[in-house]
Amino acid sequence: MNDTALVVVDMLYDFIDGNLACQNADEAVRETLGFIDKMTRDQGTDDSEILGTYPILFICDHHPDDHSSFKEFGGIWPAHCVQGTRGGSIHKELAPYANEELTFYKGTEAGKEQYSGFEGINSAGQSLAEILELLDIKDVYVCGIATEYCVRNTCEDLLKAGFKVNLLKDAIAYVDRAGHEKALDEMQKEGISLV
Ligand code: VGL
Ligand code: ZN
Repeated sequence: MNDTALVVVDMLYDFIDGNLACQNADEAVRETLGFIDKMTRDQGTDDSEILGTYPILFICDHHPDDHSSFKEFGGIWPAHCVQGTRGGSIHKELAPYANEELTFYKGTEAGKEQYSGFEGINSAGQSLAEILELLDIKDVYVCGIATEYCVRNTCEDLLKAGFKVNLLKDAIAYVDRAGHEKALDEMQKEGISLV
């Protein structure tokens, strides 16, 4: 099991209760905490060992305040996840599980939209793929927001890179219910497991 990791995508306040609040977000946070609790318990009680055994990686949408995806700058979204704001911060119950090397920021350049966690880098400039390889991870569980955008793009890139991808279907939130269901269906056909 030590080839397994959890990737938490954009569980940030703007996607939960802020400018771009998504459906099922509170439930998705609860489910994620439940999953972490369960995987922790399966490994016994030694916290340091658990963290070594089951890395939890965080993806964060992390925009400058003039990002091109914002409506006022020609994009399709309300302003969201601006660097240094509450809206761009990881939910407080999940934040204790985040560490710097395993936190990847995307959408940091004003001119570039980045939905995939694969385009994010940590503070040392390392990518998600690089770190997953260093940790010798083969099997990845994914949860987060939003199903149709960042979750989907991240899952598809993980699959392309050769990982076994398990999407925690109750631990994801979405912009639109029909879009969510269509995305789940298509992802499953591509070889992503819904668990
Ligand atoms: C996302 C909308 C805007 C996402 C990011 O990560 O799913 N969605 N920016
Ligand atoms: Zn964004």
